[in-house]
Amino acid sequence: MNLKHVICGLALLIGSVSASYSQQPYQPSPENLKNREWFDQSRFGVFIHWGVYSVLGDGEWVMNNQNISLDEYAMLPKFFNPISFDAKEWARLFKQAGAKYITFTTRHHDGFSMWNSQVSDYNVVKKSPFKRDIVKELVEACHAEGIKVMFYYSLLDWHRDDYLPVGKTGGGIAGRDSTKGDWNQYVQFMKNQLTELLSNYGEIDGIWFDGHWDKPNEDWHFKEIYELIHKLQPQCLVGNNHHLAPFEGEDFQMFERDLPGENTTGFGTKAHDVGKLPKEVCGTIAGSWGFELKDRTRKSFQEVLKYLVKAAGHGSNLLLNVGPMPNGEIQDYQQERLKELGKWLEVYGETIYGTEGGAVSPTDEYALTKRGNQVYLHVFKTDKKELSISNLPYQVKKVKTFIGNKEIKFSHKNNSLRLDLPSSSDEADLVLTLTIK
Ligand code: JFZ
Repeated sequence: MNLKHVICGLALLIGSVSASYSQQPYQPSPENLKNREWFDQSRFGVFIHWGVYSVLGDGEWVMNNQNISLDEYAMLPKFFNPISFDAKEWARLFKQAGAKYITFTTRHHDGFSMWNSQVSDYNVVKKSPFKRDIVKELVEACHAEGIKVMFYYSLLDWHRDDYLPVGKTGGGIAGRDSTKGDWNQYVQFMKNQLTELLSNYGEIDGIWFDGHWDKPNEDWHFKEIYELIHKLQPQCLVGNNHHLAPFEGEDFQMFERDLPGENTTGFGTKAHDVGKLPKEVCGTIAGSWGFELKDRTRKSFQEVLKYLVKAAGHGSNLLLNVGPMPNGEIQDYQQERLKELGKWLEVYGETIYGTEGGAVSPTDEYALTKRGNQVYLHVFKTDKKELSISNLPYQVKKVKTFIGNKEIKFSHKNNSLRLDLPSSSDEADLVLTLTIK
C-alpha cells in the first residue's frame, strides 16, 4: 500500500463518516421535546381558514373548483377589506373557548400570503386595500392572551409558475406558464417565506404543512426545510398533513376530519401509520374550512363536544376550525359553539386537559381519559339505563359522578365493566370518575 492508497482510504473514511453524520436520525432538541409535552397536554386548539377566497363565499378551494383563471383570481385581493377584523376580539374568543393554541392559514393553496412577505408581493399588505399585516396582529393578540400560535403553510401552490407543472389539482386554472416551472426556485421560495414567518413574528410553536399529496412523488426537500425550522426556532413543532406515517423530522401527527386509526374519509391516515408522536385531529364547525355562504352544515354543540372528547379518548388534541367571513367577523353560530365548549371546559377541563387516552378506544357511546389512578368515563347522551364496557384492563375500585360525587353501582368481572347510569345521562356528556388500582 503506498501513500496514495492511504490518502484515498482516509478520504473514503472521512467521506463515509460525514455522510453518515448527515444521515443521522433526527434528534429533537430539549426545547422541542418540552414543547411536544405542552402540545400533548393542551388538547384543544382553534383552526382558522381565512384568506381572500372568503370574498367569494365558496370555500378555500374555490379557485380550483370553479376553474377561476390566474388573472381573475388576482382581482380578489382588491375586494378583501375586512373592516371588522379585530385580532384582540378573536383572541378573547379563543381564550373564552378554552383553546390553548391557534393554527392560522398564513398561505393557503391559492398562494396568497396573509402577511407582509418580502419575497412575494402577492400578499395582504401589498395587494389589498386593507394593507394590514394580519399574521402580525393575530400573533400579538393571541400571545397577549397566553395562546400559542402555529402556522398553516401550504406546500401546494395554484398561483406561482415555478410550482409547475401542475400536480393532482389546479389543472383547470388558466393563465399559468408551465415553461417557467422551476422546482428548486420554488423550494427556495418556501424556505424564504418560512424564514420570514419564523423570524419576524416572535415565538411560533408549530408549522402545519399541507399539500404534499398534490405531488406525492416530488422531492420536497423536507429534511432541509424541517432543519431550517428547527434551527430558527428549536421549539417549533413540525407537522405535515400528508396522511402517511410521520416523516423524519416531524414532531406531531395530524388526522384530518378523522380520529387516529379510523380513516373515516378514505383519504386519511391508515391505522398502521399511526405513530407515537403527539396527535392532533382537525375538523370543522361548518361543513367547509373556508367561509362558504351556503354552508348549511352547522354542527351542534353535542357534535363538536363529542369530537373533542373522543379525540382526548385517543390521546389526541382537537383543532376545531372556524372560517371567518370576508369582513373579518366569525359567524355567530361558530362563535357560539366555541363559547359553549369553553363553558363546558370550565367545568370538565380537568377530565380533558393534560390527560392521556384510555385503554379502550372511544365509541359512539363513550370515551375514556385518564390521569394517574383516575379514569374519566365520558358517557354521551343516551336513553340507556346501564352501560357495559368489555376488555377494560383496569382494576376498578370505585365509580362516582364527576359532578356531585355520587357513588354509582358497578360490577367488574372478567374485565367487563357494567354500571347503572344515573338519570342525568341525558346530559351532552355524563362524566364518571373511576378510581383504579
Ligand atoms: C387540506 C386542504 O386541501 C383543505 O383546504 C384544508 O386546508 C384541510 C385542513 O387540509 O385538505 C385535504 C387534504 C388532502 C386531501 C383532501 C383535502 N386529499 O388527499 O384528497
